[in-house]
Amino acid sequence: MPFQGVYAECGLFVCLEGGEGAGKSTQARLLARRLEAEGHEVLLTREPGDTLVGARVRELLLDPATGAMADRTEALLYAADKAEHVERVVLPALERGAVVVTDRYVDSTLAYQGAGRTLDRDELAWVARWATGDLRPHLTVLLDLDPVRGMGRFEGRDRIESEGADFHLRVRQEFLRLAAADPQRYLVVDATAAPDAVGEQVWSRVAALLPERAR
Ligand code: T5A
Repeated sequence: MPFQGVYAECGLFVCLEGGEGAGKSTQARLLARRLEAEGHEVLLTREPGDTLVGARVRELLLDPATGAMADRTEALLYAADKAEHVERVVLPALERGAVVVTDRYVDSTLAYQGAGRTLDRDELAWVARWATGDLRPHLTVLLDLDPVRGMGRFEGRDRIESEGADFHLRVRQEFLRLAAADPQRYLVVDATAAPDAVGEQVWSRVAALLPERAR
């Protein structure tokens, strides 16, 4: 059964996506701060791990000590985190009319478990859409960066970051493909720019959506 995509009727749902070290957390914080300064209620959240269940799932998924797991197990664990996240965190905030800013969402699964692990794209999309009730962001900001450069921005590698260069290149290409397929719902930003310059681009797109959507 194909999903149609559900967009929250109140609140504003913004998602930051991109490869490792692209600056998602930095931009999510900058955006939240600016929204709050403008008087909006903001919920800053992330995947995986922003619920009690999700925190335990995150540890399983990212701890190098977990070692190898079947690709489908990995995809289902990420889907479980999403189900919990949407039902307990994202939807209640949107229903209050808040701006929800999430660091990663469904596109991460399509990029990492789909293009990265090479699981079937349609099957995986079905699982992720089912887990989230097909709730879609009003806007996804893709911070695009060469993975070699992104990895150079931090030290230490978790279970996913330890994958090879080809894996991370496929992830980048898939993010770009998803964005190109729906330009009205995406903003692609060159993440080599300085954080404040990236933040300005993000803000101008988000600000345009605010009057009609969030309180
Ligand atoms: N995953 C996740 C899946 O496989 N499937 C899924 O469905 C989901 C949801 C999560 C992992 O799980 C995978 C993807 C990931 O591998 P995580 O620990 O939550 O991992 O971390 P990431 O989301 O990968 O975040 P990172 O910590 O790698 O990076 P960010 O958030 O993109 O970058 P940020 O902001 O922390 O910045 C990193 C460093 O770069 C600097 C910052 O100061 C910081 O030092 N920086 C910049 N430097 C120069 N120029 C800029 N513009 C900069 N912006 C930030």
